[in-house]
Amino acid sequence: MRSPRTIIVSHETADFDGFAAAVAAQLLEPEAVIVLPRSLGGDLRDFLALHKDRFPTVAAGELDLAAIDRVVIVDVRRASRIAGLDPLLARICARDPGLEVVIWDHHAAADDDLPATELHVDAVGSVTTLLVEAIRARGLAIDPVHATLMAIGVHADTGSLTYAGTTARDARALACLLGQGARLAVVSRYLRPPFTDAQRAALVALLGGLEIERIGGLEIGLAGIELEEGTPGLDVVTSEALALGRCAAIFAAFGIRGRKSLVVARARPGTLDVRPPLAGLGGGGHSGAASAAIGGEAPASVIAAIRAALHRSPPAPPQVAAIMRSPALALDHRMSLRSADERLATAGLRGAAVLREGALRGMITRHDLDRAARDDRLDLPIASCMSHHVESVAPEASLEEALERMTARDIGHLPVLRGDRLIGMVTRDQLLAALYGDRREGS
Ligand SMILES: [Mn+2]
Repeated sequence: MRSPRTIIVSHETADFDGFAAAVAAQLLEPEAVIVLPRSLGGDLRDFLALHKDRFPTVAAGELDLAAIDRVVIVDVRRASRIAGLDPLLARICARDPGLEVVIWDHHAAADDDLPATELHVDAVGSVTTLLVEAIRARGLAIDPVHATLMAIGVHADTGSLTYAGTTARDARALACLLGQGARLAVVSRYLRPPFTDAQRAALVALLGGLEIERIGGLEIGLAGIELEEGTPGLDVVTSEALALGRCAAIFAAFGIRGRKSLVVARARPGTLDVRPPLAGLGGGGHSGAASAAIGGEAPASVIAAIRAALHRSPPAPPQVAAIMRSPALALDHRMSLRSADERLATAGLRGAAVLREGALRGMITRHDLDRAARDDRLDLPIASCMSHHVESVAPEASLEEALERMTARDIGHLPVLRGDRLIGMVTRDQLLAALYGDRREGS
């Protein structure tokens, strides 16, 4: 039995951000002992297989919990996400005056958040960022091995600075770690290691078992999968399945020999928040990446519950109707190209729909008109030089869908049709504005 007075703990199924933050917290409090959670993410386990002597840890079972008078909790503050330390959690919840509780976290608040005597919570992409800032503020040096682990932590939780929750502070922390000698070759090795055989098998099973359902205007993949063996790294498997397909999000429940299930949810940026459908399962995470570990329930019934939750409150992604120009400029197919040119110039537009007897028949654009002018054909009717194969979109379509169609055909205008009736137009400009608009989410 070991009796340290200060311990550092993180969440169950420890990940790189949580472990890097724990190691960083130890730089701030060198006498503290890091408690390694019972379960580790696969990538972190591989990292520790080589690095465990550099970053010594203890298991919760080796500790005399009664002797602890200070606990530093990193990358989590929900009681339900911390395992194996129940007597200590009870003292925290009871606000034991003999116990100092320091929390470093970047998750959104939840019902079962632990009370703290010292709370460092900010909506940054990676909690390691907060600790790097604190270390730098104290003027402490970070050696290259520590800097490398912390850089992996920032990369992992920010998707290498691309996830919606990423902030300038994360980029600065990463820059600082590179300045302290973080080794990029080691970062890449552990950040995206090759799949294990078990991960490959899980990916094949997931892709094969995916049921794609349209909910709230988005294609959402759902799968309940039974696995033969415990497979570390199912989070990466799920991310890979999302990257390979067209789904806006994937909810996967992996059952391990009927004993337990791990639910992993991943969503593309700007689509939906995957946390609410998992809320009843005691999981945690971020809007685009969340997970939950649950007891004996079969994966299929877990997925049924998630499907029901999604139908109860469907995602509401931004729709074409919200950004389209309405009414759209529509010109008769017999109008001369010269008149069409004038109408576009007057309206300040780069394209118009072409109607014949009220029905959409084509599109005429500035590009077509300039070409006609060069060829001296402006007296001909629009129909002579309009494009006939018109891609259109419904007002209920998501912006993602509109962007996909525009990109696939490399066109700048998408007429919006309700049934056969032209009710608006979406252009590159409007999609650009929506894409660059403030769509940052909470972390
Ligand atoms: Mn984190």
